[in-house]
Amino acid sequence: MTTRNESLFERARERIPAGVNSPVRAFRAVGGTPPFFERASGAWLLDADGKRYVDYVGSWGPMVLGHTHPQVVEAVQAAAAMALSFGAPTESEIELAEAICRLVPSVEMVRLVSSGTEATMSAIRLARGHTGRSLIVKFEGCYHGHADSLLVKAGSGALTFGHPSSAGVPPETAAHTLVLDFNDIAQVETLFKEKGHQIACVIVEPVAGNMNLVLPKAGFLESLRENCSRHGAVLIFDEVMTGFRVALGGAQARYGIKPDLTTLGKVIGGGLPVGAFGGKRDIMEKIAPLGPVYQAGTLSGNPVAVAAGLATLKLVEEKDFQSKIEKTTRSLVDGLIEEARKAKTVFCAQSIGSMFGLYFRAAPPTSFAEVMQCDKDRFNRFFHAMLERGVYLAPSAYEAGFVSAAHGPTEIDATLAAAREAFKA
Ligand code: KE4
Repeated sequence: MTTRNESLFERARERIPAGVNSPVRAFRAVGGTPPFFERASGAWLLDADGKRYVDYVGSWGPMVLGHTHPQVVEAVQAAAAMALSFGAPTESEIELAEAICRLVPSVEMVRLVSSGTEATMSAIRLARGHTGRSLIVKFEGCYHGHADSLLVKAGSGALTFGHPSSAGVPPETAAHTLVLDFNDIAQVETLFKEKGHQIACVIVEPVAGNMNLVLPKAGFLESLRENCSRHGAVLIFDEVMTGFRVALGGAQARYGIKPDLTTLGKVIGGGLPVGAFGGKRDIMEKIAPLGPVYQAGTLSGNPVAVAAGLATLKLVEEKDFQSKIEKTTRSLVDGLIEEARKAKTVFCAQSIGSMFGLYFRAAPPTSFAEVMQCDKDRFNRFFHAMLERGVYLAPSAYEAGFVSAAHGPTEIDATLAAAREAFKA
């Protein structure tokens, strides 16, 4: 019998490439048919076949409060009733800019855009415009959205120029992107010794969440800061995912490193399209129309999206919000480790803030190479066993998971009960 999810997926594939508007949603990494969701509330999702799931994707990070939080829905409804879009300045954009600058003090000025990709693409262009240099540095396994210069993987040796990791990216573009190994301080030092004066910027996920969760090793972020300062390169922390999740002020607050520019997204839109890039005033003043670096957007600072972001940040900065969600995430991870131990399964997990990583490996990976050693097939079996039991994990062994403030003992107990069975799958 064909389920509604299956018939919807078939129909979707007729008119949308692979039936989805973003590749990971097609379930190609894990196989099977993705659920088509119809509504969500708190920590729970409801699919087209009427099945409920505890949600650990949270729209890939934005839903830190849980779904359809009444104060966010109300703010969106009120804003929408006033106007859907002006394409002109509004007071609410000032309020969101002021909130971001208050919560992330390294950000002295900020420009709102409509996605994380727009934020990182603009930050890269700004760093190049500010320094007059072309070379950019990123790290294998870190994802910064799909701008051409960031869809690049390591060349043969990690110190060589990058190669496109997508068709359609000209080799000449990729050649300006150098790709190093995340957490490899020696490579950073060597590269800057050789090419420091040519480097416009280093962009890094200060806590990597796009190759599964990989934490920075002691000294790694410090080495980026020191080398960028010494050679006049711009240090960009891509906190699209880690912002307001790893800590209220992002990974930069947790690790005490001050980047020159920060990119944000996800949580600052509360589920609606908002991204942002910001940082040192002298750099941000190079952005048009103040300066020579062009950047623009029809829906940048959209009043309805900004209303969702403002309502979300107001709740996220409430006292005990971070400590409570961190405790829930820790209880999930500890519970899963215990269930795997009882099932005698090679498994480990870790969390930071409200992000977590699950690995079918003996110890948490500290590099892209170690992530690649995780047992992907084992994860995929676990993923489907959990999905059958009403737990929606990220459909890839190479993604981080997210807990919301709406997750509580009921959700964690249901998840651990499902895991007890799923570890045997
Ligand atoms: P968007 O353009 O998707 O809003 O943001 C791109 C981006 C930039 N920087 C970081 C650190 C990110 O994690 C992302 C997007 N994250 C993925 C999750 N792995 C979005 C999910 C998807 O691509 O569908």
